[in-house]
Amino acid sequence: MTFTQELTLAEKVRFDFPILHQEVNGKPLVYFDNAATSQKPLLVIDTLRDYYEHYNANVHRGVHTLSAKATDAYEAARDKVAKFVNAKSRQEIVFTRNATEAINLVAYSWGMNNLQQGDEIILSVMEHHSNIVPWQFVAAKTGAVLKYVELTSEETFDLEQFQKLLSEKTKLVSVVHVSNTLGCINPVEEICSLAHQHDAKVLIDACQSVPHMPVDVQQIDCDWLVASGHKMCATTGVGFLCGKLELLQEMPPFLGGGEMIAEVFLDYSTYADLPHKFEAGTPAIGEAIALGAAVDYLSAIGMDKIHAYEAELTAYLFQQLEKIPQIKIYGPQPDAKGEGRAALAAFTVAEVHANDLSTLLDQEGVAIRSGHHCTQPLHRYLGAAATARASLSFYNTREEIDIFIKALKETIDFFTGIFG
Ligand code: C6P
Repeated sequence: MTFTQELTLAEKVRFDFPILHQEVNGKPLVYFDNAATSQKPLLVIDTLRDYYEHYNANVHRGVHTLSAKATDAYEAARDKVAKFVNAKSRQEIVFTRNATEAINLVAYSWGMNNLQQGDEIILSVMEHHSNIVPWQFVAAKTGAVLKYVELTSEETFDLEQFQKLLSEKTKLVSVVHVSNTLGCINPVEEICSLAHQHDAKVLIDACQSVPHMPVDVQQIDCDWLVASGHKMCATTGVGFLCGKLELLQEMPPFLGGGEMIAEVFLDYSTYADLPHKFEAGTPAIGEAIALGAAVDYLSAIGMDKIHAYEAELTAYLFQQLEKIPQIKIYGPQPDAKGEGRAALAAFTVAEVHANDLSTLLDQEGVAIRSGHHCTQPLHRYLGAAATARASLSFYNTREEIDIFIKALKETIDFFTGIFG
């Protein structure tokens, strides 16, 4: 009798990621810093190279062949992103530099022009700085007031408190879909529905959800959704805003310059149609085209499959971490199947600084992030100056979790041996 063992998703895809096949500090690399940025498959690297080798030209400007080819590929990438998040129309997708710029676009274009003294903006304490600071700018300029949703005892989004914060004063709710620190998956459909009952608009920061699970903007019914390409297997330098068409139509341009205009006179200008109204200047052309390739790559695997495999990794990661008594993990517990949270764990170890953990793990070839992960208010709320964070992706394996856990145990033993 012959047995054929089915390959895991990671075993099938790992060779698509050249960077994973190297040693760091003499040890095989274990890359567990995917929430900071993902690695890139050959399809994305080759697409970028192909653009620069064969048809690098500016878009929407020239009539020559290379420019037409670059324009077609750039606009095809927009179609791919629109389909990936199930936007109603391709005009709803605006390419930005990253999620941060997409949030700033909404803050400056919509927030500065629609909010006034006493209006309320609801955020949560788990937001990334990029979903706090722009709204602080808006509040300072308009007199709007910032309100914060806190955490439940399981360290998840407190929906009950959110409902209490909502009132006729609420004009905007801007919250993260999946926390980059707690790993909790927020009930965004419910958040949108509740906010809309109060005529408030909703922005969803989908930086940590779009790369790991199916995301459908029509199902969520958010007004805007933002994400960064570099976290979803694409390059740095490109991200996107997906906004409801009617809203984007009403919003004035954010940045002025070439590309976003219809006609320019010495004393006034008229603006281009969507989405170009919001894409001033030469965009990140090759990067946007490569984002289209990343979307092709993820779609070919299937976001359901990616999510299911990452849930298996989550279950295993948590089983192993829970065996280390000195560790405190933040955010909700996964269920037995690893569902209910993202494949990341931010944790502290009594008496050992997160930076020291990260530095010693690096000596073993294991890359994790330490610090506040751009969620300083959340860290203050949790009473942790810094956390160590292991964040996984679909190309990571159980064997890598074993290497990480072994290195982590040894590091803890080392520190408790010296200082304990
Ligand atoms: N989080 C992390 O290590 P930009 O920098 O614009 O590509 O992404 C900002 C951002 C916004 N929201 C969330 C939920 C995020 O996680 C991030 C980026 C990285 O967790 C870098 S700080």
